[in-house]
Amino acid sequence: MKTRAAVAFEAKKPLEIVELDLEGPKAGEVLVEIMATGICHTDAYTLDGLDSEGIFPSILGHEGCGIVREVGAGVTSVAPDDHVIPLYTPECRQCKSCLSQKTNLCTAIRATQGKGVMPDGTSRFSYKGQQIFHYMGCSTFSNFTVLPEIALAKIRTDAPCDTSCYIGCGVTTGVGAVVHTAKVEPGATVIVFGLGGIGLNVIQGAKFAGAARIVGVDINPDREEWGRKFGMTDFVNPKDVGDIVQHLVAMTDGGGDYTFDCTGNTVVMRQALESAHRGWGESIVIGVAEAGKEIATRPFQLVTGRVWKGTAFGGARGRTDVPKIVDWYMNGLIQIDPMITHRLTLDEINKGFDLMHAGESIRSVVVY
Ligand code: NAD
Ligand code: AHE
Ligand code: ZN
Repeated sequence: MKTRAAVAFEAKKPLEIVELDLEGPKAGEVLVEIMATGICHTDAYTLDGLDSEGIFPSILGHEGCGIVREVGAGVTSVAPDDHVIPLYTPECRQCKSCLSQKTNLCTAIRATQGKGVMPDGTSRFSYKGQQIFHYMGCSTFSNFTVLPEIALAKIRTDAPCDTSCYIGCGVTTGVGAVVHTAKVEPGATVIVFGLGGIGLNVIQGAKFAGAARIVGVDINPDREEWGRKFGMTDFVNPKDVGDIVQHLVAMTDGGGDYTFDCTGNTVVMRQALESAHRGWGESIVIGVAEAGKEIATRPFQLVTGRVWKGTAFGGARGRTDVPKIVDWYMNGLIQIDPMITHRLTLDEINKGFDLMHAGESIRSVVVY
């Protein structure tokens, strides 16, 4: 069949909207009509050539919501007309990682996913006979896409796709980092670095978890108003203070019980670790750093009890947890609608990247 898609032909070039050929689903695969997709900073990072796994030409996008249109042989957990959210972190429930119950990082198809192909080693997309690669196993910047069954969370049909798509990455990552990874407890002090599409979800997750103090840190002063909308109690612009770590430690009586990096900047990751409380503070790395970057701190920071950890997809097991997060949204426990600042057509998708780089959007969503 044919599908319209925004193709990343080369790094650092705008996406091109073209009509592609899409092969139907093979055994264990599902054809999904994507109804809407968010644009996450990770898409920009890959497009900008900063992803060590970046492959071109490819169809980016990993924050979608859609409807099943066809299933391949042997597919049992979803059927045509089901509403689904694609999962860049699948959940096979059979691999060592899934069975361990210690991680959400299912390993069933990670190797082929990172190479831009389906589990059988081939791509379903082509353009003028040339293979086009998948991205993060999702490729939601295509109106139709094919995914393995284990990479689909079936969700309730009354959840609107043009908002629920954000649960495909940003919402689950931010809220999940708080509830699954950090396990923030009521009364805790939380410090969030970077108040964009992920950081604001950490803030609302921290409020949901009952944190008493939620400090937001961002170099964009416009983000103060945004943070306060979702439960931030204090805001610090690093440009307005001297040493940001000393400032945060002083204002929180020793540092945060939990700190989160939502910037992808390795200097900020160190600041986040060092502004965690001596003896017990945990710092969670969410941001994705560009290829070649490394993190550093004095080992003394860890010797004196701080814990450095990271999280992917908020520690969520997609097929199990994503439908629950959709329920939280539909039941008003978490907000999504106010964070969707821009709705675009597929033809306008490059504007979504421009808005993100200019700090003018929280989330842009492409509605097909
Ligand atoms: P975004 O562009 O919407 O937000 C980033 C925010 O960080 C902006 O508000 C920006 O002003 C702020 N910022 C930049 N430099 C800063 C600094 N030095 N100090 C303080 N604030 C600073 O991006 P996003 O969509 O929220 O994504 C944030 C990061 O999370 C990216 O690196 C993205 O790749 C990553 N991410 C990781 C996961 C995961 O599973 N681990 C999932 C989604 C996104
Ligand atoms: N490909 C990069 C790593 C990118 C990365 O860390 N991705 C996150 C999700 S970001 C979503 O916006 C993730 O899930 N990581 C776990 C995994 O298995 O990819 C690189 O450095 O090579
Ligand atoms: Zn993302």
